[in-house]
Amino acid sequence: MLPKDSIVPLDSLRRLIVERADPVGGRCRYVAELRERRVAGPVLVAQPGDRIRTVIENRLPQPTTVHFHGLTLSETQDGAGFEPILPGESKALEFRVRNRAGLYWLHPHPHGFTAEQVHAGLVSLLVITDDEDAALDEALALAPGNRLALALADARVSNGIVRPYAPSAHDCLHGWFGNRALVNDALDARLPVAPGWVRLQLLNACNARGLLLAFRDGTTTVPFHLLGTDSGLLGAPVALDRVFLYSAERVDVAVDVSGRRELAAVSLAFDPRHQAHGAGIVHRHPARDGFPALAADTVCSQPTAGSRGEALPDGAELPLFTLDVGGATRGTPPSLPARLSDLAEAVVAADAPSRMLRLDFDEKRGFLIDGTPYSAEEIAFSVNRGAREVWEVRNSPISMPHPLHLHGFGFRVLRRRGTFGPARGLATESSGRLPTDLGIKDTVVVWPNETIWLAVDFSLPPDAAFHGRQRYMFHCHNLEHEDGMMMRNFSVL
Ligand SMILES: [Cu+2]
Repeated sequence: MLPKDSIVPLDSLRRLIVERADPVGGRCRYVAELRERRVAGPVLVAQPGDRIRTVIENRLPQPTTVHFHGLTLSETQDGAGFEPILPGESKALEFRVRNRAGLYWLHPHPHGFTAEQVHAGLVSLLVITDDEDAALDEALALAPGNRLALALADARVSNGIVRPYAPSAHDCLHGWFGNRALVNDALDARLPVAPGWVRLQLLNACNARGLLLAFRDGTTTVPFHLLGTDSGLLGAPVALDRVFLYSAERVDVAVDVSGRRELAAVSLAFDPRHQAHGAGIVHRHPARDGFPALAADTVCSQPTAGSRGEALPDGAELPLFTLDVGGATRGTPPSLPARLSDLAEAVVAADAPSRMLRLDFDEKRGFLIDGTPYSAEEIAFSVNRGAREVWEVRNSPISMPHPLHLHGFGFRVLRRRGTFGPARGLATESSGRLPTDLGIKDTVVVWPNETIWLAVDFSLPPDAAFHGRQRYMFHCHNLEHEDGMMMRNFSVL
C-alpha cells in the first residue's frame, strides 16, 4: 500500500483531527494522531477483531461526522448525521471491527455539508485484511509496493489549483463534476510498481462522477481481473477489460504489468444516461444556516453558472493515474488462484418479505426516494434484527444513474432488469448481473428505467454491544443528491 509513511493501524489511532488545511481554497484533511506521531491523510489498516478507541476532533467551521462506510456499527458509531460534531467539539468513539477483509472508507456525513466536505478532501481509506486476503497476496507473488489502495476523486482544476465547491442549480441536479482526477489527493498520480501482478483496491471517491475503469498501454487495452468488490473478495476472479465504478463503490483488481514500461488507468467515455432534464433545483439545506462555507469564495447553492464551464461532463473520458513499471523482470507471474474466498451465493427463502423502493425524479423537487424528501425525524420503516428481506429498487425512466448506499448492512444483488446497453453488455449471467454484482455490496448503481433485486441481511454480530433501536439510512451516494434529500432513515429493532 502507498505511501508507506501514511499507513496507520486503526487500533493505534489516539485522535482523529478533522481540519481545514487551507482557509482560502477550502481544502481539508484528516490527521491521525498516534502516541508518537501525527499523520496527515492516513490510510488506516485493521484486521477483524481489532478495536478502535479514539477521539474525533472537529476543527472545521462547520458541523461534521465521521461515517465508516461499509462497516456494521451501531447508530452512534456509524457516524451518519444524527449526532453532528459541532465546530470545536470532540466525540469519543470506540468499536470493534467485524467486517470481512476489503476496502472501506471514512468520510463526513453531516446533513447539508457532506458533498462540500468530501469534495474538500475528507476521505480516508480503511483497508481490512485477514488470512484469506494475505493468502491471495502470496499466491500473486506481489512485489513490495505492488499492492495499492487508491481513492479516485475528481476536481475542477484551473492553473493547477483545485477550485472550491460552488454548485449551481445544474450541479445540484446532475452532480458536481471536475475536469481532473485526484488520486489519494494528488493530480497526475504516477505510482512506481515492479513487473508482475499489481493488486489495486480502488474507491470511487468522486462526488458524482461514474467511472468506467480500464487500463491502457499506449492505445492497447490491457485486460485485468476483478478480485473483489465493496466488502471483500469474490468467490472466483473474473476476467474483464472494463468495469463500472460509481460513487462510493470499490473494486479490487489484479493486472499483470510484466513486459510493460507503464500502464495508464483511465475512465473510458460512455453514455451516462442523464435523462432527467429541468432548470435544476437550488438546494439550500436548512442545516447550513449559521455556518460558513469552507472556502472564502464559495457561492454555495446559487442558481448561477458557477464554474460549470470547467467541468468535464459525466461519461467523458478521464485519465486517472499511471503505473510506472521499473526494476528487474521476475519471470512469468503465477496464474491467479481459481478460488479467492469461500463466499457463497446468497440464499433467499421463498417466503422472504419483499420491500419496494422507487427512485423518483420530479422537476420541481429533484430526486427523491418514494417521493419523500429526507427528514431527520422520519423513519421510513422498521425491520427486526436478523430479518432477511428482498428489496426491489426501481429507478425512474426520466432519471440518471443513482448509486444507492445502505448503511450498516451488506447486501447481495440477485437480479437486474431493464439495464441499459453498455452496462447490460457487461453482464455475465442471464439474471443480468454484472461481475461487480457477484460480491457483497453496500453501494450499487441503479440505471434509469432499471429494476434491481437485492437480498438484504439485517443480522447483527452476536457480540454486537448495540442493543435497542438503531437508526440507519439509505441514500443516493451522488453527494449532491444526498444533500438534496435523496435519503431515508430506517430502524432496526
Ligand atoms: Cu442520485
